[in-house]
Amino acid sequence: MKNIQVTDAAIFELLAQEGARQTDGLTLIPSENHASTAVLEALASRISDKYAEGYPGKRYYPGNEIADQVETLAIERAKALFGVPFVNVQPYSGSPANLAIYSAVCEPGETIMGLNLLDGGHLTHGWKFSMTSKFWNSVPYHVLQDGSMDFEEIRRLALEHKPKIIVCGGTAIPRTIDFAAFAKIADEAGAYLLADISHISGLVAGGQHPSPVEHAHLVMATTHKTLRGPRGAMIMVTQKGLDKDPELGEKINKAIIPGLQGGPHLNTIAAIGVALHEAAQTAFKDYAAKVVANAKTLANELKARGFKLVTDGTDNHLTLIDLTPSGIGRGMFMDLALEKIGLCANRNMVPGDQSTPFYPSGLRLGTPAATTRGMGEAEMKQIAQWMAKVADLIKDVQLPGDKEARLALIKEFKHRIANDAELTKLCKEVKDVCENFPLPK
Ligand code: DSN
Repeated sequence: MKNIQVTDAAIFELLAQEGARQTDGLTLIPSENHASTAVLEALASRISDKYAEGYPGKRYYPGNEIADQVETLAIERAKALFGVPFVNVQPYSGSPANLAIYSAVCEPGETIMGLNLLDGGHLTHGWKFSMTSKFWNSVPYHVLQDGSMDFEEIRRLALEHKPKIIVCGGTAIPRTIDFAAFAKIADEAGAYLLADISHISGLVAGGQHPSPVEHAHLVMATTHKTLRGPRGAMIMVTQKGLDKDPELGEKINKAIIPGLQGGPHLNTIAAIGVALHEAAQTAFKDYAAKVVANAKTLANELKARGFKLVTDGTDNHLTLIDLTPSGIGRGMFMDLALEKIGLCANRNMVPGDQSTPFYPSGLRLGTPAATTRGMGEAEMKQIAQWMAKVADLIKDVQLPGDKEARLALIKEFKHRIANDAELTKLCKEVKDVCENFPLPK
């Protein structure tokens, strides 16, 4: 960053601080990771300056001979890694990718079915405040109280509402997704099945989660979570998708441009290519296995310290703690107190949550970033220990129902944790451990 340092001291300073924040603390947000320096180099390369509306061999701008090769390489690598016949690597991120998919296969007003946001789905799976529920008729499905998919409800809703597309996958699902069960229902209802594997794409690529490719017509993956690439997304059409509609790939391409996007971000596409190359190596398979092993260790260690987990554990990279045994709406307090010691895990709703999304009763955490830094069993135990100490320190805090009282308490809580000697001590411990596990070079 030697150039920014000279030309823009303010941004340089902030970027340096963010680097230090990531280095000195620990990212436990399950959707975050640390990309390799090779990925970051591709992002910061000169191809970032180039316009390339269109697709390889058919662009609206000159000067794209090299861009064509970069995009083609990324596409071919994705096809080989996931075993699909068609890929579009241009979506700016997961949300526009899902919008593109719906607009490719659904007329406005037709029905989409996805997991309710508060049950672990995503905004773009038809949440009531998302455009996906304004352009299309959204029929959400839910999980059971124990956190498992309610396949009876999914089948009943699918046969009743005949959705054009059913989305499986989400943002807070700690267990293996039964793609075959979703496919059976989608096929019976005559719907497209979209597997949104944004969270688990690296686990699928690394052989740690079953692939949806045999079951779904469409697969959407963001590239920056367990796949450890740049922020971006890919839309894949499977052979099953092409059998249902041979023009599905073409429809996806048109939905991206001219439908929703303009020029692709070629630097991101180059970085996706780099990440896909990395994900095809044996070392990445080892990484994916360690992500899951670490998540299981962490889950067991948390349970051993009295934490209640949604579904009682995990099969993948994430764990969802249900904090309701000590009071509803306490996710924010845990999230804020953990941040004070350098552990970033995010507040999250839990099944049947009696609180609201801003003050949810759960905490979501995952191991992709810690595993990238080389952490293992000993560190997972240590993290669980730190979390138990923090939970104990703030066990007296309860979220008031009254809005004024709530705001006053939050203010007081933030002041309290800013000056707490025990949290300061824990923060030093976290920093000392993190020093031994540098970010990727
Ligand atoms: N925001 C992402 C997550 O944290 O899961 C989903 O888009």
